[in-house]
Amino acid sequence: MTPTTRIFVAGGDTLPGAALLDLLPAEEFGSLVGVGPDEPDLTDALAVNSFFAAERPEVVFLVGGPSGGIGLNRARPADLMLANLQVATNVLDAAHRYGVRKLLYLASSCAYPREAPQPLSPRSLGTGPLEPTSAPYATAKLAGAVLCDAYRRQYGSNFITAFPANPFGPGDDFGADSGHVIPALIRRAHEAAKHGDSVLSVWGSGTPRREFLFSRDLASACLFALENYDGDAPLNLGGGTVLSIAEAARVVADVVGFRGRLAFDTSKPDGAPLKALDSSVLRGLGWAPATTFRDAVEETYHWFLHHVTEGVCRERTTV
Ligand code: GFB
Repeated sequence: MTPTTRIFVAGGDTLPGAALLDLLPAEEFGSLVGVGPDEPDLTDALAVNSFFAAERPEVVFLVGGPSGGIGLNRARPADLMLANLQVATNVLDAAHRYGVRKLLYLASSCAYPREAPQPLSPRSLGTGPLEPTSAPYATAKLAGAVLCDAYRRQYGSNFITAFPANPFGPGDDFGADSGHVIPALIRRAHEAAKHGDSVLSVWGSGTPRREFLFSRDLASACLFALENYDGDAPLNLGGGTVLSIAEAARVVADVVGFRGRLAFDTSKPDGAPLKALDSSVLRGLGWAPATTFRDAVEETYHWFLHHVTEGVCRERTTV
């Protein structure tokens, strides 16, 4: 890529998309098309096609499609699956028709089989049942990855697929029911501290383990992968921090200043027992995250304080 390369971030209104739209100009890649109101509705095939016909992007980061935490996945499985299937098929088809030179498709770690050997290697994709709480969404993301591979095989399209660790960061969905664990806990811990509560409720048993990745690091990994990886096999974007939910909740409580105790609400689902990625290929290419988990939580909390508590932040794209 050069500073004049026409780049489309399909999904600029998502967490990774917003981080990419911050990173790319900072890295001298300022020839962005389809930013903000210029981005077509990715679930509308006609709109996507006319956009590609008019703007002719050379490089595409396909990070779009609504997503959410375990709560949203249980509440809106059909909406999440349908929208993500539409986004993947519309953008991949248009990227092929209009001769996009390189495309990175961002899938999701929930597309790995629930019982796959850990850390999760792309070899285990499609080898077993998915975690039920997110299976419809995960199936859509897996279908997108398989479709990328199909275009590679049939047309030689340089479409690569990446599987990220659980991302969080500024601009995240802090919705108590729709958000992922870190932003949801930041909101709840903040309110508990503000009200002087002695107990902070954490969903589930607190024992599941997740690998977390700061959204700015995820954007950096996406750019690095696009510029340095052309392989057939999907690429894991991890190298983040693997923590139990109880450990993560304690860091959030400490950063927010909540001094009470954690209470684990086992009426809420735990989801997969462990999701940690084997990112040795990415590491071997020379990429590593720049932000510690605690620093990432601090920066995300400050963003929350300045954008949510002051009521200026609109809820993130949900279905
Ligand atoms: O972030 P989360 O929804 O993602 O939940 P998953 C992670 C863990 O945090 C689960 C616990 O064990 C939850 O029970 N948890 C504790 C909470 N408190 C909370 C809370 O207030 N909100 C939430 N959301 N969780 C998602 C998939 O699964 O991972 C998505 O459902 C996507 O489709 C995403 O793949 C990356 O890792 O469990």
